Amino acid sequence: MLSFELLVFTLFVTGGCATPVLRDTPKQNDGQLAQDYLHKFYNLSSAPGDHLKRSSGQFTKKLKEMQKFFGLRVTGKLDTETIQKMKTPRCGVPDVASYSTFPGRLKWATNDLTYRIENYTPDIPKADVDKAISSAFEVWTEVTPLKITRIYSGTADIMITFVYGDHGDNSPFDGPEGILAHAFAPSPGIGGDTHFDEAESFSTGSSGYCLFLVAAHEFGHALGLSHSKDPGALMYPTYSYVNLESFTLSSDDVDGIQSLYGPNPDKHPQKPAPPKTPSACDTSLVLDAATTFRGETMFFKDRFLWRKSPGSIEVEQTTIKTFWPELPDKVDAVYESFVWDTVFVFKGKRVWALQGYDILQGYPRTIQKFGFPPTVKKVDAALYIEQTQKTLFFVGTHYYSYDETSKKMEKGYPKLIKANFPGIGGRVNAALESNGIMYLFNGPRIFEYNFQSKKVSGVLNGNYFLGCQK
Ligand code: TQI
Ligand code: ZN
Ligand code: ZN
Repeated sequence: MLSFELLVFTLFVTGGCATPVLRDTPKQNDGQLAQDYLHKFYNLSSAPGDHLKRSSGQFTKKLKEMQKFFGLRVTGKLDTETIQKMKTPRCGVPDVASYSTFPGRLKWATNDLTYRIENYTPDIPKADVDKAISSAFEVWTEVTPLKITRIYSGTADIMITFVYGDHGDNSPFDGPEGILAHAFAPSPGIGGDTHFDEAESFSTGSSGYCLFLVAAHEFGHALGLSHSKDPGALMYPTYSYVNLESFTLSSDDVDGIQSLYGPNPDKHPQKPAPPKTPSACDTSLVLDAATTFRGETMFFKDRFLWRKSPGSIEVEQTTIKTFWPELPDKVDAVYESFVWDTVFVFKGKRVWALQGYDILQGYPRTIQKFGFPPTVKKVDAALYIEQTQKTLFFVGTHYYSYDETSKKMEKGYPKLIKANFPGIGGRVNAALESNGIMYLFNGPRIFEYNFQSKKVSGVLNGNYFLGCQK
């Protein structure tokens, strides 16, 4: 019998150990080391601003998981034994975002597979379960030569059940949240079988866990994919809801499954190419927006954001929906008002107000509430100037100044960007103020200005802040 713990373990001890992932940098304290470590290997995530308090329940939970894995005493505390283990060079998952397969590249020996739904969850109508399951298989069969047929009796390659707690495969479920489902890697017998934790509330939409998404992820495992490091991938081990009309595999998932089975010989030439996750190393990257966020800095692009904590050189890439499922993708502008401890997100004529994970009541509102004339259909960029408590809004070739304290647009605006920010050549697609320096993003370039003199003090590549290691 093949258990996940076993798979995960072998995953780490096999496969080249050329470069240790964590170095023992004296500058980094043990708490930060542990946080980075758990983040990297145990998917520890934290809310914006969480770097301020490291004692969250999540942290302890992940720490215990790590201690269990290494056979240490499970204390949930950063004892010397644990720190020592974290400092030991080990095989890491590669720094570059990408898929992985199971040790030995386990895969099915035939392209003709069967599945059987043995029982149903009462959470959603039977027909919707059938649909979710068949659509979840289609995600994979569309891009491979695999044919996966449903059978109604006897033993299928992929047996599907909804079960509670201990269900006889040595991997008991844990009740609501935590583990949602699991699937066994390709092999005869239990291989491919997929179990859903009935303690979860599954749905066909955005409430609870979307059965289609969970199933599509599990079937990735059942077909031979392990987890991906690409935050845009279905096989990335963090749940984030995407609406089903816009769901697609990312190109990393497609590369992964095709590395095992090859492409679909009946091509779909009309299909758009699977989306690639934007890379921090792309020097021609054009960002949508940038902001500070309770001491962190965030950069937005499409459905992704990069997040940089103070004191950490690492920049984390994740999806916008991971933090704020209700926010749209491809935002226009974002800024943080220190006056209101609120981050405002703009898209088209709408604006959302965020405090940490929360979207404030009454939002989204229309941007006219900020005093824009009705002719303004969208804001290109926004930046809050700490020293003056004013916010600059860039709209086309002009910019506005908004007083955060009185919540009023200032008189005498809009002004021409070109006239007051020499060098930038017109438009601004993202903007940020940090430590008294204004950064105006113009296409793949960042112009650095002194906020008072408004003189250019430097020009940087658009990906300058994103921590590209290459
Ligand atoms: N279940 C885990 C998963 O399928 C089981 C697991 C843990 C696992 N480590 C593994 C499987 C290593 C293979 C290899 O990932 S889960 C998500 C996601 C889960 C998680 O319940 O945590 C989904 C199930 F991606 F959202 F986090 C489905 Cl979609
Ligand atoms: Zn099981
Ligand atoms: Zn998984």
